[in-house]
Amino acid sequence: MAFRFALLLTVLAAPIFAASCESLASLSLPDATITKAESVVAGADALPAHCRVAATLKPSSDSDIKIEVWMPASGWNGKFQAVGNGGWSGAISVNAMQEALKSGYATSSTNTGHEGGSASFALGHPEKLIDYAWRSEHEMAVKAKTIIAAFYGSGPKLSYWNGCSAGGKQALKEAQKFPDDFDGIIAGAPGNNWTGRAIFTMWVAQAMHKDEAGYIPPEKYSLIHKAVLEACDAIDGLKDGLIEDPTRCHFDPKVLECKSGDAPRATWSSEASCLTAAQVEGARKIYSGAINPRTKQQLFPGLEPGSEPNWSVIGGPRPFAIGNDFFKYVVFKDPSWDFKTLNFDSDAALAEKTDAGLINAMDPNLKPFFGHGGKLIQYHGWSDWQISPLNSVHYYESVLESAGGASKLGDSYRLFMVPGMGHCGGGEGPNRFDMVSALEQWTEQHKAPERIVASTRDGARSRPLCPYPQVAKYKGSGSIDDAANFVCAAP
Ligand SMILES: [Ca+2]
Repeated sequence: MAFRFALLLTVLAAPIFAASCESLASLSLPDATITKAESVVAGADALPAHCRVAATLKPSSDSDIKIEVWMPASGWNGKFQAVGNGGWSGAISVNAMQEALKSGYATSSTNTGHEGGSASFALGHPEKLIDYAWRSEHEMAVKAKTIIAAFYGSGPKLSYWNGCSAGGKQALKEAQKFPDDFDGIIAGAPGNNWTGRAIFTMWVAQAMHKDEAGYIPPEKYSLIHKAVLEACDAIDGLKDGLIEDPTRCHFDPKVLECKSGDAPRATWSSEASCLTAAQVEGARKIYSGAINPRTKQQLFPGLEPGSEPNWSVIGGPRPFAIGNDFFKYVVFKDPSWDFKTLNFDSDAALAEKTDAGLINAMDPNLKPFFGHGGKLIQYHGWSDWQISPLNSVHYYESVLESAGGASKLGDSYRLFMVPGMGHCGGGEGPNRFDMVSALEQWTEQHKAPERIVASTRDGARSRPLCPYPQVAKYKGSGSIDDAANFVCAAP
């Protein structure tokens, strides 16, 4: 009997955690305070039962970094997935945390050290800008691992980062600056050239609004988009409404210039048939990217042909807020700064000098990250209407060059360009895919992603995404809406 009683105790003891969720409230962490530790029952927000911990981190006296860590009460997959933010952040990424938790991960997110999506927090708060730029993400990673270890009795066996846009920038910053924080990283549409993308969005704002003549009303986007597809859809060998490689599309909006004056605006919705000469120049500037007027050097690449339906994001009535805020609150420290005054020579240089690599995450040396077996999956929509997809290509190539060529890089880094996808999603192309599973297979089973299948929202079309520079090529028979009928091949 005594033996059976002891056995029963062992069985009961096995699933007991190292600490109850509530007891984590008294966990002592350096420069941090646990503000909440509560068990959340299954079903709330359709989530499994979990332990929710909130903490405030103060790595500097001016820091006020909020983080949350959610840990499954049962069925933990033994891993940690940190999720990234968008824009100037200022909020916990609840939706992304929910996705991670549902997949069995312990997950965390930070508000990056301030509340709200404006960069006004940075005025007079250089430490808070550092928190936003990289410190909050690193501190979160370190503290979250400690909290996870305290709850389960052992830390995560693997740690992943998953982010897009600003979250893609955070991803690359982590790989560059804290290569040991994560075993695998997903960097979507990274805004890692933060200064360049800010300069480009102001470039477009000026092209549209410096004197308003160049402004392209949204009613004309479909006119341009149709002309682009007519000119370039078939270049990839398949007329499917998608441009597989927009860099091969050399579309000049001049072909749409009005021959005998513009039609009255009231008729545009049905008859927008041409662009004024000034609008042609405006469109050219969106494609060309920002150019230094003195050196003629490109400061940041433009949007690609195919992105036109969503030009209103950066080419709309108002200057793009994320870029505008960067100049107002970080570069000029003047909330009344007017984007029309931006000089694309001296002010662009000032922006680079001011940032000095703080927010920017451009370091091409990822050898320490790859050296411990770290895997990096990067993706970017070719129709991204906010951050040029070529920014991803340029960074990828800079890493290859820094490593001394693709062969020296080992099998550690793959870039997937997504035809017809917008900024982190959306767009006309298949834009639903599972990068987390691809990263898991790569990291845990050493199965590098040879292709990742993407689908449209309605599931009507699927296509393989291919590791750059490969592209998806139609085999020549079968449905063009089925990924099985495509191979990844050299362009
Ligand atoms: Ca095509």
